Amino acid sequence: MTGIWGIVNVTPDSFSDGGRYFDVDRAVAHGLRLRAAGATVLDVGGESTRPGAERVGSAEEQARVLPVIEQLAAAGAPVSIDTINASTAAAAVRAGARIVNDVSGGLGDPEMRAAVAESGADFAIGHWRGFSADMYANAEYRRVAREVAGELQERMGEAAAAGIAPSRLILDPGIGFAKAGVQNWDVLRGLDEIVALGPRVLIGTSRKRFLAEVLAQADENVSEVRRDLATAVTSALAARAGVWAVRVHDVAATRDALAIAHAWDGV
Ligand code: PMM
Repeated sequence: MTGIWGIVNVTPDSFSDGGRYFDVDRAVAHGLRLRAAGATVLDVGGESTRPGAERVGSAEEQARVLPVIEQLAAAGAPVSIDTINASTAAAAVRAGARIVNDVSGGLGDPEMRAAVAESGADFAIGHWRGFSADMYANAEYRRVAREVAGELQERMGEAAAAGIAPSRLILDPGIGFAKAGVQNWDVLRGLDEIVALGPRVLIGTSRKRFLAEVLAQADENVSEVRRDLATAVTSALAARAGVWAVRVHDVAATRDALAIAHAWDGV
């Protein structure tokens, strides 16, 4: 069965107004709802990685995520920490996270690989070519899926050299990261090249712009509901392409879509 990572963003724009404790309570309640809806992992993040997003300091990031991780882990939920910062990754694992989800694949912080190796956590490594502010300047490819697979293989080698066993790795081709529009479809069409690398594969299409670009052809205003439906479809197709897990906001919709895909396949 394909796993479902439920997204728990603890950022001011995702949980607006109210003080920090209010934010923590809401984030924990949201995570527990996602778990009840079928999430197999709760992916907690305190810094937006969206294109053009401002960086926040790691102290602020940790103040946002650590209390949420502690409570979700204490409730028995498998938790991952979505961060580019080694110090946040290490603190999150001490607070109960079992997976470090680094969209930069270890490139964003020179201390990350050593921190993960020492923590004993699993390591989800994304395909990445630079920080949010300038990521589209790096979106030059000849064969997208092949180049993404090649660069993920380099990240695997670096992780191995740091003492992280391949069995602890999860690969993510980084949909929307240094990839514009159709390049994301090229990656999805070539998912088998990523799956063939060996480790578990994670994919995150949820609500991303490349989906809205398709749906917007007749109508510029693409609602969250429509993006969630599109996400459920891409998640089901990704499941059939052999991914291990999908990372989504709307867990219930994707759970249903995966159930149908699995029924189709008789699993
Ligand atoms: N995308 C975002 C954040 N974290 N982590 C992984 N592993 N894969 C992704 O595609 C990914 C990620 C950006 O999306 P969000 O702002 O909606 O969380």
